[in-house]
Amino acid sequence: MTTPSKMQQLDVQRIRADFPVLDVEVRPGVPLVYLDSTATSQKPVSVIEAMNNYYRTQNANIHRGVHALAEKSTADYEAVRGKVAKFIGAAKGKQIIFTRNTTESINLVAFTWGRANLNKGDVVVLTEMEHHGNLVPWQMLATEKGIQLEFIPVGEDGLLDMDAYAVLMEKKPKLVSFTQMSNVLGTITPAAEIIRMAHDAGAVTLMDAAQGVPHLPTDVTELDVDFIAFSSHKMLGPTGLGILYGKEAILNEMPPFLGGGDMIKRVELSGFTYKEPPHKFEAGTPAIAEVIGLGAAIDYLEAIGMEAIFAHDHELTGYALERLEEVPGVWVFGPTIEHKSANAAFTFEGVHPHDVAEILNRAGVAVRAGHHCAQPVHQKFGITSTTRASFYLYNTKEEVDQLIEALYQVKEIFG
Ligand code: C6P
Repeated sequence: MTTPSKMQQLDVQRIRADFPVLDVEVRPGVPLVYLDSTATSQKPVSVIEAMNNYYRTQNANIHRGVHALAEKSTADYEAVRGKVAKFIGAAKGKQIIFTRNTTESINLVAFTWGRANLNKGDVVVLTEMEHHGNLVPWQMLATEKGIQLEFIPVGEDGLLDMDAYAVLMEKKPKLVSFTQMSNVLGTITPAAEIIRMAHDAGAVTLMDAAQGVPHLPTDVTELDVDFIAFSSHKMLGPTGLGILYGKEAILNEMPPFLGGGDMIKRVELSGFTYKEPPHKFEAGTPAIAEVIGLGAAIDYLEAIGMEAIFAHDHELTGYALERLEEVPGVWVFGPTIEHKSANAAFTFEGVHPHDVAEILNRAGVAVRAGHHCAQPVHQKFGITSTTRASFYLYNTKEEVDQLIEALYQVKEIFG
């Protein structure tokens, strides 16, 4: 990773002007301090306008009509595939499959590649810090097929135990599926090393990039990863749209996921044949306006640069960690700043995380409280929930200061 101090500073005030929701007052006189981008990011005007413009001027179904609007919509939709590919360093647009979200992308792999390639007794390696989206699909498959799930342990330091991982590789797993960045601990996992070791052991790799792609420069070709899954809504794009990247040879071999219109070549009453990837995985009318919106989101991120965005998020997270340490009773989970970015999940001694979030809300500070769809990692640390503040390119140190001020109010109220 590039050292943050070497990075060019973002013009955050200029960026903030592009995000209308940041001007909202949650109550009269109480401006919004949005520290919940790990749940979903805010959208710049260019994304909102791209979708608005699509509906106002060109709305049509794709891959079907021959009329002008249908052709333009088809071309624009397909062009975004290429844009996504370039953004993540993939060789070809056809390696990009549009789904509903990260969760559906991982389910797609589990129930196509997984069903076709995993058999009773086969080992699948996950980590103890996975989001339920990269855990439950494999648990479902374990029930169905009798595969064996193994987990790379998370240490007290919030890092993966790579020695234990090396030992797990002796079991010759068929798949290693891991998060690029934890949504609770903020841990940036050593993705390149995990993938290299998995390949040495003969395993296929899947990276849950739901938090990684929005915050870290990500190059699938350099990583040599087999699949990655991520969500448009966490990277300034609209909800309802996920992305699955896969290596071409693997996608070609995989059976289709959902059946229906647009994924078929030919249908007779006695059966069907299906198209090549990516279309074989995209049954039914897709999220066309959302794909157009994602294209605008990628343009926005690229104009700023992912290195600069990473540097900003990282610096802000480091500042937040320092300031949170000052607050008596606050305990932040996860590794030191060298290995983490974009979020800080914490407990407040004697106060339930939901109560903390509620008091913060009164001050206009939007954070998430709960298990963040990652119960096992909370269990690992002997807790059931945390309050989580998360940061993105439009957040400022002043907003972190407002969070800290509001935490002192929590202290005052709860004693
Ligand atoms: N985490 C959070 O508040 P979906 O919901 O499918 O777009 O993304 C699922 C997902 C998968 N992996 C990781 C690492 C994630 O962080 C998420 C989504 C949000 O932490 C919503 S639960």
